[in-house]
Amino acid sequence: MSAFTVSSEVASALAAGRPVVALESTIISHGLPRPRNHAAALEFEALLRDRGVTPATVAVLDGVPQIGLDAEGVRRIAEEDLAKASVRDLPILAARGASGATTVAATAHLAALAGVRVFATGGLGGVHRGASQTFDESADLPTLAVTPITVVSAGVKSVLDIAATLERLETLSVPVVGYRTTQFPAFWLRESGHQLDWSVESAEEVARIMSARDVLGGREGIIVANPIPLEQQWDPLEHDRVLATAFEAAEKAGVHGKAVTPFLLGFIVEASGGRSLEVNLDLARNNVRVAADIATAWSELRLSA
Ligand code: PSU
Ligand code: MN
Repeated sequence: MSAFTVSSEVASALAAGRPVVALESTIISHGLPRPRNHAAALEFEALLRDRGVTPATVAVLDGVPQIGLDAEGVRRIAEEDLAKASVRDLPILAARGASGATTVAATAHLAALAGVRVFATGGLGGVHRGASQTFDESADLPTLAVTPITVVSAGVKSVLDIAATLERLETLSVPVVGYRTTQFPAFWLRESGHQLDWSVESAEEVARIMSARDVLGGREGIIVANPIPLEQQWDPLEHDRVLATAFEAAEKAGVHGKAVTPFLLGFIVEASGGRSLEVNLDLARNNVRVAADIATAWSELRLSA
């Protein structure tokens, strides 16, 4: 039994030092509604291929973690009811021959294992509101402290505790750089009100940080926080209004613990008349494009060294 498989397309790109970008499957299986999710998965891959970058969508299928899916694999992550798989679920799915859609943590872990250095997603998991009581913090954060991959995201959703998430990333020694911004973005919005220590202006600069990190013996990931373009962001007043209604509705419905986030997200898509979903797709596409530029700059830097 092989522990995991790397598609031949991804393996040959990696062997030749050509650019590769990992994509997660939880955003497809659990983050976007059917059938839009299938179109989105294909579109993210096409955006990469158009830029000469090989996509490596990650999922566990029938017990085998796969880095790089074929068309049937992409169909399965969009259409089947897959378990949401973080890093701790991987050995269990593998031993049982079961399938799972990988979160940011599990995707980063598997992609890095295969030698992929750049990963595009929508939003990261983070520290939940009320975490001082519940301890609810995504495994995305501690995993990125020990996984050498550069993740391009639009920050974390404002349903989470953004300030606490940034504090935890500081404690975990995960570098966070704003991409052409000095503020951490808030997923649907360009700005969260939280300043970042560092900002980069180009994909080449990110590649140089990756290279320096390697030389300095780091094993941590790098978070590139990429805000959605202003003209595509959700109207901030509408955002604040819908979020307030969503928190009220969750309270009223007596939703607690793990059920809170899915409840809020479902409510927000409904209450925004689908606007939040459009913004979600736009920011993900935008992250895929920036990740393509970073992977290309990384490949050029490596080949010129
Ligand atoms: N944020 C989003 N959409 C998502 C997720 C996060 O805006 O689909 C997914 C990602 O896969 C992320 C995971 O890794 O949720 C985090 O879940 P948890 O908090 O259970 O670790
Ligand atoms: Mn959790």
